[in-house]
Amino acid sequence: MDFERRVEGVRTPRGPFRADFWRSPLRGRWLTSVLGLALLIGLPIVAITGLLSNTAYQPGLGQNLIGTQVNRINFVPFAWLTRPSWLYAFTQGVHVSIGLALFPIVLAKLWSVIPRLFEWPIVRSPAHALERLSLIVLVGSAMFEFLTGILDIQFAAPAWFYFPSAHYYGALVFIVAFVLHAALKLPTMRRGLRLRGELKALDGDHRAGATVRAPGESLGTSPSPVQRPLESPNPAPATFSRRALLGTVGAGSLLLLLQGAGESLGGSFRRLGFLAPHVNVGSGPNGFPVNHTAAVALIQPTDVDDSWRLTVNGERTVRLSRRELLDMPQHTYDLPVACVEGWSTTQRWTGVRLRDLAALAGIGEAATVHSVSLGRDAGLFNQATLGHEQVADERSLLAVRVNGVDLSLDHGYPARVIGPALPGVHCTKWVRTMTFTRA
Ligand SMILES: Nc1nc2c(c(=O)[nH]1)N[C@H]1C(S)=C(S)[C@@H](COP(=O)(O)O)O[C@H]1N2
Ligand SMILES: [Mo]
Repeated sequence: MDFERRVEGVRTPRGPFRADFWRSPLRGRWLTSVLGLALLIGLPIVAITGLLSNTAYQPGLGQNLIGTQVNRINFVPFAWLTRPSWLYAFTQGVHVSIGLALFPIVLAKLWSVIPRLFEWPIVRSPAHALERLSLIVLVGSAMFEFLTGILDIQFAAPAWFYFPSAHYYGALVFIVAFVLHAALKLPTMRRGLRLRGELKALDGDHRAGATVRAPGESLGTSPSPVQRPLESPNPAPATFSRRALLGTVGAGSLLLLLQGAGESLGGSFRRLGFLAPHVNVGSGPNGFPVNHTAAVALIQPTDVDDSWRLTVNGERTVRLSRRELLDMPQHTYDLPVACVEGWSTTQRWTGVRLRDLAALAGIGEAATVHSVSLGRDAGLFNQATLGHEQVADERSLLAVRVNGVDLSLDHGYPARVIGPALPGVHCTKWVRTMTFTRA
């Protein structure tokens, strides 16, 4: 039974370092392979939509910038699109919903391989050390990505948490480790999936691991003869079948998927979003969710009274009252606010085209815009830059009204940015200054 002692002749300490400490009869190559397959399909979707979100975040959020100023490893394959207008709501809804849904599967997968964490001796050879190190990087970066993602959703990206960069760099480490691990383990997983009889109820057959074999496989041909087997050498009686285990993990995962889908579809589906931490403030036409209220942004009543002026900088500087904004040509579009946290809400916005404001400031051609808010909070969200494709789109507005009424204070009164397929965080509220620069 003492696998390690036989291999190395080293005395194995008591406790988890002994193979027979791990007694669940459910562990085995088939279970690990099935969970691994689910992750092999799901994690690339999460990784790709995450990289797309980083692309959509360009050209950066003022101080919240990932890219030119902060680092050089910034993978931005193309300028983010403005069509369809629900593009970011969709990609980010997929990212967050599937990401959350995979969390129970990741935990189950880690549980299924935990005896290997306690292999003895801890390190057998330089190659073995390298393999274990790569697993630490893989598991560590995966946990870091899940936890930073969940914290960001829970606390609506608080200022103490430099989320975009942390989550982005963590993702780069994770993607490299994941690709290596998947490539190395693919043959093992395929062999594991071919094992027969592992979905049995385990009624009295405690030695499932010892008896189940792939067709044509003999017990002696383990792919890596020094690796501890996943099957317990000394299994306890089963209290739970593998079917029930997979059913529980699957049901938890499905529940999280539905809650995420409800969040990102919005409307009456939002009721499915039982984990929704953001507040639904106001009622009537302004009754839809916000991430950060005017109170959180420390907006004072005197900031937004009749003395408010929008400063538009460009070739020349123009100062506009809210009345003067309302006297400019108004345009109305249905556009989603789509937050990085995966929730979104589509409303009917009315306001002035950004390109009309650019022209007013004397910049007729392609222009980028940097908007700054009246907000006095720590500043991660009170400014953002839009690219020239985004400014040029006719649906990109400085909105003054929503659903036929004035914006409420929590939705950004006197004026806020809104545009097609923009991440929510680029839609600066309580705008004070807009600076247009020739692109
Ligand atoms: N000034 C300012 N603008 C802001 C924010 C903020 O905190 N301050 N939050 C941003 C974020 S993260 C999102 S998702 C959207 C939310 O828009 P809503 O509050 O209208 O739902 O506003 C964005 N604009
Ligand atoms: Mo957001």
